[in-house]
Amino acid sequence: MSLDSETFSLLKSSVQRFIQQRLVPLENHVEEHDEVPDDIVNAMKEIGLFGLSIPEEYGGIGLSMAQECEVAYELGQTALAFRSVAGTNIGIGSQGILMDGTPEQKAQYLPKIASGELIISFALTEPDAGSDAASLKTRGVKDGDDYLLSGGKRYITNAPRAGAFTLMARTDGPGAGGISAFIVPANLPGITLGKPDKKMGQRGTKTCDVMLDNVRVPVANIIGGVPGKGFKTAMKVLDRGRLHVSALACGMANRILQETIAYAQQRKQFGQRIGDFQLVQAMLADSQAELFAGWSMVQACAGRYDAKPFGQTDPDVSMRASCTKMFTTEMVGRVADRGVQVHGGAGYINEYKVERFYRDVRLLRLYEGTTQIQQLIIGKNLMRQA
Ligand code: COS
Repeated sequence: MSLDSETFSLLKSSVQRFIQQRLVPLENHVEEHDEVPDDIVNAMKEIGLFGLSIPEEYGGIGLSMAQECEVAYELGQTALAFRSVAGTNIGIGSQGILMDGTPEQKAQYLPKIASGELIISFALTEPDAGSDAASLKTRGVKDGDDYLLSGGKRYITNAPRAGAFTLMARTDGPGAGGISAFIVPANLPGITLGKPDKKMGQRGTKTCDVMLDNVRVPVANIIGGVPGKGFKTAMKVLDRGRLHVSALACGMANRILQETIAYAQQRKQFGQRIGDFQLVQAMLADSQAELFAGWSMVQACAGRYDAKPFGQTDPDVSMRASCTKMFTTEMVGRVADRGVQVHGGAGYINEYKVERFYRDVRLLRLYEGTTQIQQLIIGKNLMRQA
């Protein structure tokens, strides 16, 4: 699946224009009000951002992974809260249905997800199951043609906006093999949402807990119709999500570097621009080189991702997605840190963008698998291959 190169370059230019003309000027507003305005969400729907990764037959744009990464890089040029509005529809919310769903599930849900009419969240994490996702406790008990779901999900991105969840629950014994993935409409009786989480950064993104108390979900809502496959679906979704996050990290690194260069050009000390001092140039150079390395990894890995059959797992690609996620998200942390350093005292003041981007990028090393989980995946694969 991919968009022809001419149409793709038109799409990319219109996304770039939208970001520069509409989103960048609103960054302060989003930071102050902790909310992405409705007219922006609607404009994002019109451009097709919610359906980037969904095939044209379901009303999406049908980008390849490499193309999706290029758009994610562009979305990294502005406050990450904007991307987050469409992020779960593009990635972790929708991809399980696309990869493993039945034809009926795809036909029923994907067009609404692609248009943004339905916001879909990914509900895997629980209070006691984060990195150890296979230990999740939310239970699904069979009752006739339904399952009764009970449990709690934590830090669920877009839950306050969601019309449905791709939700992992235990329908059988312990471990990964006992987990099923369900499509759960958010308006079912027994679902309640916690208070919106107050976070370190990324103001304007919405996360909260989701509680389930005997929520009656038809058997037909198990993704793919077969129980016990949910953990693998979640892992496949995360492989893809990790590449998307990597591209986003590179985009944000570029934005921070540009902010930093602009500051180094206009700030004068000791009678000259600080950017003319070699110690400052060294920091800029390290950031540029690391960004180049990270973006090269994203492109190489996305190319391999596109080369394998869609929805199938290639452990080598999974491992490289983890390498890429680990490197790029750590890299943007270092770029942000140097950005603050070059800004000096101004870098600690909220008025300057680097202060908030520094906080915003901290999340990238945590969600969709911490750096340490990526290390485990890489290490395990290396030992298995040997
Ligand atoms: N694609 C497809 N299948 C995969 C897979 C992948 N990328 N990774 C693992 N699997 C399969 C394994 O092949 C195994 O199947 P079999 O039992 O048939 O052999 C099964 O899933 C269990 O795998 P494994 O034994 O490796 O699972 P572990 O419990 O050891 O944990 C980690 C695996 C740690 C990698 C997983 O729990 C993880 O990614 N944790 C982080 C979760 C995360 O990112 N959370 C963020 C929340 S979403 S924002």
